[in-house]
Amino acid sequence: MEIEVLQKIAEVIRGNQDFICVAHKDADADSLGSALAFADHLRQMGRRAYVWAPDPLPLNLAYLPGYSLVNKERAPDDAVAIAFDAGSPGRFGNLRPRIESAPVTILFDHHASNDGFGDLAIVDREAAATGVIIYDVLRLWGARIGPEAATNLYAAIFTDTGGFRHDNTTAHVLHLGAELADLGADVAFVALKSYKSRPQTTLRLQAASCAAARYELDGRLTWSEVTTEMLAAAGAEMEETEGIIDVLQSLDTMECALLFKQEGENLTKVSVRTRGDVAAHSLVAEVGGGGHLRAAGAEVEMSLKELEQVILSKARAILGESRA
Ligand SMILES: [Mn+2]
Repeated sequence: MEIEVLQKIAEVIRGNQDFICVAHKDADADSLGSALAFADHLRQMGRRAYVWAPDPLPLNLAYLPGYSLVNKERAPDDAVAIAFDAGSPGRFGNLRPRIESAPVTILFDHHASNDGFGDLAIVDREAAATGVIIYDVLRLWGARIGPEAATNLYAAIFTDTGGFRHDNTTAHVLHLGAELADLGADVAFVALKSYKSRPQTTLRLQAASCAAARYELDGRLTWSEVTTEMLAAAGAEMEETEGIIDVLQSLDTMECALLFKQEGENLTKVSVRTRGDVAAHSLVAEVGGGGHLRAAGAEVEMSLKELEQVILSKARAILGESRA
């Protein structure tokens, strides 16, 4: 960790009263949990902290302590912006102008694709989650971490490691999980809310999308889509697509799993998961996406079929080469 940058961040906190803690678009538990835990610290330091997330605010994170105040409070225009868990300002959707117009922008992030935005940035590409960075920072500062902040940080780390299953699940990460449990994190509650609380519409949508999956190159490439018709048939919302990519990537032969989501006529999202030689973020770099070695994504102004063609031809080429 860059200690000098961290000292400057501490100075900014000492010298200001109002802070907006901002999660990325389609917030996940790492982004929002980190923002909530950091805001808790700021309030303990006697500062005013407002937690914001771009629209639409995911309902499945309503279990995170402090969620009920997210996006509920206005902040002064000169509030310092602290952004969590994103590699570029474009990830902040409707809140991007607010971040860019703040007198100072602080960033905490762990994305491989980080493009260096933010006036003061702590970026650790090796960290399993932004929650790991926040926990490290708070401990370094000797901050008091109560049960609610511990639950938020545990949720961040637990979900960004896929429930302690992804490659980034190191001994260090498991130790942090135990420490946060000691601090009062409700680990069973986080697991229940993360992986065992889906409505029927989500299961119907998942079944339809998985049934439509295609398998190529001896199953090394698997991909599927979520169309507006599939959403309507399942009675589901687009935010219920979370989890489908996890089923696709559970395939034994998988080296690259792709899920295309039809957001509109001319707006499509893609999620990428990889094993082996394929770098997930490299597959979406050309279309303006980003992410990590094993997980990446992009939101692109293209039709579903157009984006499928672009990404699939790239995936087929990479997988074809890596076999040779
Ligand atoms: Mn993250």
